[in-house]
Amino acid sequence: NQVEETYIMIKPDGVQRGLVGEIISRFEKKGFKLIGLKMYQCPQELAEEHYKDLSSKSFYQKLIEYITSGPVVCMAWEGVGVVASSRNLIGATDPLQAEPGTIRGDLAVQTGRNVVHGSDSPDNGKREIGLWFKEGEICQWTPAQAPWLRE
Ligand code: DAT
Ligand code: MG
Repeated sequence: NQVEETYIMIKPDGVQRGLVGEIISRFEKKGFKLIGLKMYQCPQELAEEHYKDLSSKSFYQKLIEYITSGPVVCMAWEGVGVVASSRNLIGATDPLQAEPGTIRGDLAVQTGRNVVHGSDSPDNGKREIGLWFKEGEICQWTPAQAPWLRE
């Protein structure tokens, strides 16, 4: 089990619906470490780069419009196994299929408004944090609770 970093983003619907605190809380309470946080109006080019693997999909244009439709909350989280664990906290892509207890399962109803993004691999975690954050925006620190979370 390795220390990893993941890029988590509250999408414009999550911001507009007042879910920012609720969503951040779930990662914070789980015990992961927040190392980057900002609100940001995403430019078109960054949205396209972030989702470039989906550029051939029929929904790509709508996806770019959605992600650029208002401010997002960008986060970098660090922890052992944080990438896969975050995907579990977030739930399935389609909120109607997402398990109750997950963010999408509890807080969303449609794939096109699924409130949050999470990196799908440690490599993509690094890639996406590099895309969305400048170097000085990532903060390394030791949480006081660290010895109470892991032996
Ligand atoms: P995830 O966000 O769960 O990693 P993904 O990487 O496959 O899912 O897709 C990225 C986003 O694209 C997803 O959060 C919402 C949108 N999307 C995916 N599949 C879609 C579909 N079939 N119709 C509309 N939007 C879709
Ligand atoms: Mg994805």
